[in-house]
Amino acid sequence: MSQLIKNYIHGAWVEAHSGAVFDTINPANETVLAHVVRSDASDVADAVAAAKSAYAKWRLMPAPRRGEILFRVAEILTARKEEIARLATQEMGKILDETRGDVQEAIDMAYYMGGEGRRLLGYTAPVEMPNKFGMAIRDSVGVVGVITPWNFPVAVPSWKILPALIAGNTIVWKPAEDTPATAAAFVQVFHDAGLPAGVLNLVCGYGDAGAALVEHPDVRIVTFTGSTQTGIGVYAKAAQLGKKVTLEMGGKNAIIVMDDANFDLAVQAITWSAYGTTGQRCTATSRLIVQRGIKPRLVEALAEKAKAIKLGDGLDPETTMGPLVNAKALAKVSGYMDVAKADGARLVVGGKKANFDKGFFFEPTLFDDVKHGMRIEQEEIFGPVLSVIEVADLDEAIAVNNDTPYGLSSSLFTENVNAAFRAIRDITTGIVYINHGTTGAEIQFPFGGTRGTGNGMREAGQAGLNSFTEWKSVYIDFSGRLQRAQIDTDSVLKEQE
Ligand code: UN1
Repeated sequence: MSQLIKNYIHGAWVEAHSGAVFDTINPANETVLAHVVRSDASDVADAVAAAKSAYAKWRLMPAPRRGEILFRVAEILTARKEEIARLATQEMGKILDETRGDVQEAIDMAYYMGGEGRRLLGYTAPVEMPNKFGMAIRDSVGVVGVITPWNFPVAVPSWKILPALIAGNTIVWKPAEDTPATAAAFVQVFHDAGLPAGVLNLVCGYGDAGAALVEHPDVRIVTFTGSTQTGIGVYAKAAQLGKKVTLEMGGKNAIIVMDDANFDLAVQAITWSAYGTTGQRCTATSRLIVQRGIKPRLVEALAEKAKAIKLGDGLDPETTMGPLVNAKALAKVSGYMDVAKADGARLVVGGKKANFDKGFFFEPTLFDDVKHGMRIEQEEIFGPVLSVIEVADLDEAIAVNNDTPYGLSSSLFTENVNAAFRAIRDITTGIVYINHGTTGAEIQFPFGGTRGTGNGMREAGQAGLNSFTEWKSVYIDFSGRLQRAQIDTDSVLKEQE
């Protein structure tokens, strides 16, 4: 394919100033999917200027009208779901059913945030003085810099772009260098939905373009999803410049299985959470914390499930697991195999690059006899690698669950309601599941994590609006006289008697 993916600035598809291009590759067969313009700071500056000028009008468009545009985005996305899903599968590798789910999350978010156009709720509260009114309203902020990963190339950007837009901000988006074609297809949807020029801008490129976006003085908010290492760098830079930041970073999520669990349900959920998306979700299960009694049977059943997974091109309906995203990811996951063995973990299945001529395929991998504190039990691998840790009881399970540098998602399988509620109380991750794997968060609820996963912000749901709004508190005094509130309410009230 000789298609050139361009930047989208002020409503038009344009090339980068430098003329530089890079390739986006299909990880299942290593063919070039498209050429892509490679942006530098000058392209980012153009995009920010477009967003800044569009902001003046966009923030004043009544929010219900902004919402109508988002509803159109939802409708067009629905019509193009299959087309965009196929493109995303070819660009980042996960199977078609999963890229369909990825697009569906964006559709859900577009309807949800479109509805916010008629809410964006603030509040009123009683005030201390007579003949005075107080309210708190959400205000737009300005230009938002959006930096997103490749693993959910439509859903994750939608969690940032849609709430930022409904709140009245304008956007410059730098998608991952692995998925620019999917990003361009998503941006085309906004164009076709009638979003005014300059409100959403796309700049394709590498980390240098992302850094230019973070550093640009007219970008007031930065929202980032990606690796902890990059995210912390973004945070440090943005902090120096006094910007508002939302970070969603790594995970080291666990499923806890108690002896009394529904066995078949647990096996299915673990298989899906560990090996779905080739383990490349920030919510993926990479640790299995198992009570002693059920462990041997569970490991045996999971090994069978892992062996039955069919690797291949995600477009092939027979395929149940696609490749890793790129050669670097393959090298990283492969590198962890030696680390695991050196630390004394026991390989049960997988553990190596799959036998394909082309593509970045890695076998679904299961390690038993993993001890709490080993590197494979603490570090995010971001591949189809599951570590089994044996525990004696629920207390130990929760302690092991909570003791990692990350805090995104956890799950407990038990039929005991008391154990379930204790876990809900004592687990310290941002998302907790009972009798369900660690993936599958819905857009109505806050998404995000504690510790090294984030910076205390959340995406999606009502909480997601906090990233893109500032509170404005408004006092309206209709008494027609000086009311010296906070001098001494008693004496002021007496004066007025
Ligand atoms: C991610 O991996 O960055 O909860 C997002 C889930 C999906 C989103 C994952 N809804 O697994």
